[in-house]
Amino acid sequence: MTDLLASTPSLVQERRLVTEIPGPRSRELMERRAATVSSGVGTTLPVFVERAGGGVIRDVDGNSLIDLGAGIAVVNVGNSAPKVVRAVQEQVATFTHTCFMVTPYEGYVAVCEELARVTPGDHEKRTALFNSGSEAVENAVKIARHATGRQAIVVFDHAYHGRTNLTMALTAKNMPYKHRFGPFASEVYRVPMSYPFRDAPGMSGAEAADRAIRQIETQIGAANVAAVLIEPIQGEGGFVVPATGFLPAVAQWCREAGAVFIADEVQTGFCRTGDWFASDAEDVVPDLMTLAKGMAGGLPLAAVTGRAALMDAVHTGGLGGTYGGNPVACAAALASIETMREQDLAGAARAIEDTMVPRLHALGEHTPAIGDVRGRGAMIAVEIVRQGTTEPDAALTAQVARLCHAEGVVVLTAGTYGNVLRFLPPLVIGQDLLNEALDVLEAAFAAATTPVQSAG
Ligand code: PLZ
Repeated sequence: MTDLLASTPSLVQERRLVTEIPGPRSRELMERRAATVSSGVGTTLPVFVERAGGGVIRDVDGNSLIDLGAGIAVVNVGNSAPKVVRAVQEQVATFTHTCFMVTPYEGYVAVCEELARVTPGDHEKRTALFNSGSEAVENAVKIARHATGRQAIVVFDHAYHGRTNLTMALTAKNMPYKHRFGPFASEVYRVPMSYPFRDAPGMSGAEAADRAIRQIETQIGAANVAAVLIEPIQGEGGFVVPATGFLPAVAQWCREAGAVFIADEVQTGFCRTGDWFASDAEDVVPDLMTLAKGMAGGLPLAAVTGRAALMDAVHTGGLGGTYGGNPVACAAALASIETMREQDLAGAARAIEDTMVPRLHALGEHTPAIGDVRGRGAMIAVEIVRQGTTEPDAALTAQVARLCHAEGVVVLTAGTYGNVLRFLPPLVIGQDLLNEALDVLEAAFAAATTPVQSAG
């Protein structure tokens, strides 16, 4: 932590509001934004950033906000982490781009070596680098289809895999991701996810897997399935953690069916869930993994890592892109991964869970609108419902988020029904800040709901 603060000496780790949110300078910039940026690009919180690091974001009006978003699970090592800054500065002064497909450089290879080390399984692996999570998912599908000679791709209810044409088809939710953007790619099939809060009470992971597998076998046919693509914990879909046993059973079915099991760990990866990857929790070894976000400390970099036999099945020249594995992004990734190792950020994520989950359960006990508290590591959420039901309450969710924003805490929403508040702090956030953010959240729930008298 001291090391981290060294690079940002003036960025005090505190929540401090000196204007209303958004302040006058942010409002001015929002006006400029509206006059020039497409309104198709949304804004969660209309404050413009001046600087960020550790667990805070300082805005252009001098407000300091607690960051429970990490740029959507990207700055796991914190903004401008010292090692990342140094590595990027060094690389950017050396060369910025040659295109790896034209004249290669060591950083790309070193990232692929690191990914082979940190991802599950000790089989022979290969990696290809790309720019975004969507692009990684697109390429994982290309590889799986090419290697198997099959076409069908199985995805799940509530899944999120991106916004490009193929990944829109893979993503479940219409608004805002797909609405009027079709036609979508074919040979994509959706099956039920294990969603313990909404499944029949007591449904086991194995039963939920059977439900999905029956549908695959009857509606697609095992022999037609190129790949089953799944987020081990769903991100945009609402931090849905499948019941224990679900992922291993689906992976096992893939092995028997000759289908490729692809884990989309774009959001769950790189210590976020308290392990290197969410697949680790149940010792699931994916055939292919899609990686991005947390990998490079905020620089755009993505990867497909997987079994050598699959990754090398593609003809030379079949995978690539101008910027994929950009040298500056690779330098940032190597520094980020080193930081995760040195600072045991997986342990930090588990400590975040240990702080957040008991407090959220306690809050849930006297807040009937909190239907479920779930997640793992530093990927924690509450699902908000109408009292005594499982009926989603998106309006209350939005209201609680707004109240948190007004008090200087960055929280995000998620879920097919827009009724999940999710927390994704940088893994380097201090415990004091985290507890203060939870105080603000509690006050926001108290202001937005009428707590019932406790029975005792
Ligand atoms: N797969 C599991 O979470 C990105 C999207 C935010 P890109 N999630 C945040 C938004 O509204 O666009 C994501 C993900 C999973 C793939 C992706 C796509 O990654 O880097 O945004 O393309």
